[in-house]
Amino acid sequence: MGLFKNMIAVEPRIVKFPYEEGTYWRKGAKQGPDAIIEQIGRMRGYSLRSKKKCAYKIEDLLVASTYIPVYSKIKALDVIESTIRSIIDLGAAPISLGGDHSITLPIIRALSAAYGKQRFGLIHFDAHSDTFDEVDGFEYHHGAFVRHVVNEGHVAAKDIIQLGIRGLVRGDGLEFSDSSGIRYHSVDDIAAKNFELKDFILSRDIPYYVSIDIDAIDPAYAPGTGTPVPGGFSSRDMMKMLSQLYDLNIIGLDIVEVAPIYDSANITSLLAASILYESLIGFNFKGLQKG
Ligand SMILES: [Mn+2]
Repeated sequence: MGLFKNMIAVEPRIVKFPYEEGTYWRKGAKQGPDAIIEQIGRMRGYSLRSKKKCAYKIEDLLVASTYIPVYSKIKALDVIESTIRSIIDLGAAPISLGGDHSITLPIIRALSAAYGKQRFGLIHFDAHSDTFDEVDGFEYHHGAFVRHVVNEGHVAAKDIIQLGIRGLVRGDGLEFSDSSGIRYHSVDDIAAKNFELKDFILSRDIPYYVSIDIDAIDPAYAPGTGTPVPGGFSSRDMMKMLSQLYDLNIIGLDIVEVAPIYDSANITSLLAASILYESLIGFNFKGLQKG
């Protein structure tokens, strides 16, 4: 339990990253954060699942947005990293609303700088493994953050758990996962265990960062996303899995790839907002003492 030595219970802070320059197919994730916050504004604060009231007012948790450069993708990642570092330095746990999935690499870089390398695990919900090699000579795109998290040494491959991986994929990504030892589980594997995660999350001795790509959920429930893949989790499966993370120590969370322009009746942003709200009530957020 030495890993928890300097960690204390902290409040979360929510930051919006309306950034979509990491995508190479359909744009639209830029409008995700505002759509999620708009939906959460209509929600009631008591969770039937947790049997608890939300301890916070959303507006009190929102931190001011920083301008993210669009003409330099490397600078954009640096701005995201320093924004997260400032939230950690405030003594809070960062909750980031994307934006595309390229934002997660700088978030994890900031956490790794604060906590030390390989001190926490990653629980990653996604249709895609996000371990893919460069596209057009650019390697920090939205389908590559896990590859960099491993290659830069921030999280040990054995401490990464991927849930929901499926469909037709580029072979190079899974070669990377297999050779590095990342554990990835298909929707079918998890359905066979009735969405009980105890066989998938092996170590409870480390804190976790949680990254939720909304495309982990089936396009029938979450059509508002850039790269939908049929055969995903239902929203009920997602809520069931989420609630099994409540007894872990969580150092941060992101919800990414909500693209409202493809949405129908706001069901995707409503689902993302529900995930966010239930997490605010249920998660055990941990952080570092201020200063
Ligand atoms: Mn992703």
